[in-house]
Formats: sequence, structure tokens, C-alpha cells
Amino acid sequence: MGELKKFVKGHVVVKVGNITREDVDAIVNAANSTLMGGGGVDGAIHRAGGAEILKECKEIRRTRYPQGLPTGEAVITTAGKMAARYVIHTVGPVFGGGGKEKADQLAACYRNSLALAGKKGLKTVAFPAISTGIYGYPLDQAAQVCSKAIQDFLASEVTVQEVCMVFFSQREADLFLKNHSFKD
Ligand code: AR6
Repeated sequence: MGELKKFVKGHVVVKVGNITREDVDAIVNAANSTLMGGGGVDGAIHRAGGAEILKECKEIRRTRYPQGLPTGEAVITTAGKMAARYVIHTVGPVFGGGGKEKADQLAACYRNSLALAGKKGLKTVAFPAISTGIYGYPLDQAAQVCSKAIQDFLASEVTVQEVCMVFFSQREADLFLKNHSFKD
């Protein structure tokens, strides 16, 4: 399973795969505010990367976010044993009833994760479909929000060269490809 389609002059790649295997500068984790791990892609990332990730997350909690990482924010740790160099942890919104606030928070996850990558000088970043699993954000709606956030970011920043959207299944990738709002 591999690359399906490119957007934004080749700077965005949509693929099917397991994000823990992506050989990029940073993979993004759909975390929760505790940063202590969980199910879904969060659990997979902590398992694949090993204990070093949790150790750094605990330090981030202790020194910067004793109350937990707020929704929409992002922090960075090692990727431990994975091929990627870093994990960027972001907290997506719980969809609940939806609404503009949830869409703004989801866009902030992508924008703040990419800004952090840019600040670190990272060129390649891979995202899972944040909030669309356990947090219940419908993927068709999330596709519109995240593609706009990524395209807007790339229009104003030059460090990040490649953004991968990695879907766990072909069905999810197809739904994304039907609903994204990339303009080129
Ligand atoms: N590679 C790529 N995508 C994956 C992988 C993987 N290895 N595993 C799952 N997905 P979710 P959320 C997809 O539930 O909705 C955790 O407990 C999955 O198919 O992982 O943001 C956290 O600790 C879906 O499309 O994240 C939080 O408590 C997408 O990743 C909560 O879940 C996101 O699904 C966050 O929920």
C-alpha cells in the first residue's frame, strides 16, 4: 500500500499505511491532553517508539503543562525506536455536536504541528487523520478542515517541504480524497 495522490504542487502526499513506519522527520500523534498514551494511533506510536517517548512527555507535563496539553496545541518529543526522528503530539477536539469551534480546534492542530516542525527546521511531516477515530470527528468534515489548514500553512512557510496524510485503510483514504479542499 502506498502513495495515492499528490496535491499543492507535490508538497502534500496522500497515502495508505501505518504511520509508525513512516521514515519522515516527524510523525504527528493524535494524543490526548494527558500526553500519557492511549488507544488508536497514540497507543501504536508509544508501542513502536518505546519508553523514551513517555519519559519526554512526562517531562513536558511537569515543566510546561501541569494541567495537560490544551486542545489544538502541539509539543515535540523523540520518536524513540521508530524510523522518524520526532513525534509531534497534538490534541484534537472531541467532536460531540460539532460546530465551528471544533473545526477551528482541528485546524489549529494541523497549523500548530506544522509551525512547530518549521521552527525545528524539519522538512517532512506525516499526519494521521486527527480526531476521526475515538474522538468521533466525521472524516468527510475533517478532510475539508485539515486540507485547508495544510494548504494555508504551506502558502506562508518554506521550511516544511512534504506533508503526508497517512490513512490506516483504503476506505478512509478514499473518503478523504472525495472530500478534501486542496485547490491544486
Ligand atoms: N497509522 C495511521 N493511522 C492510524 C493508525 C496507524 N498506526 N492507528 C489508527 N489510525 P484515533 P483520535 C487512524 O482514535 O480520534 C487515543 O486513545 C484511525 O483509523 O487514534 O484523535 C488518544 O489517547 C483514525 O483514522 O485518534 C486519545 O484519547 C485516526 O488514526 C484519542 O484516542 C485517528 O484515530 C484520540 O482520538
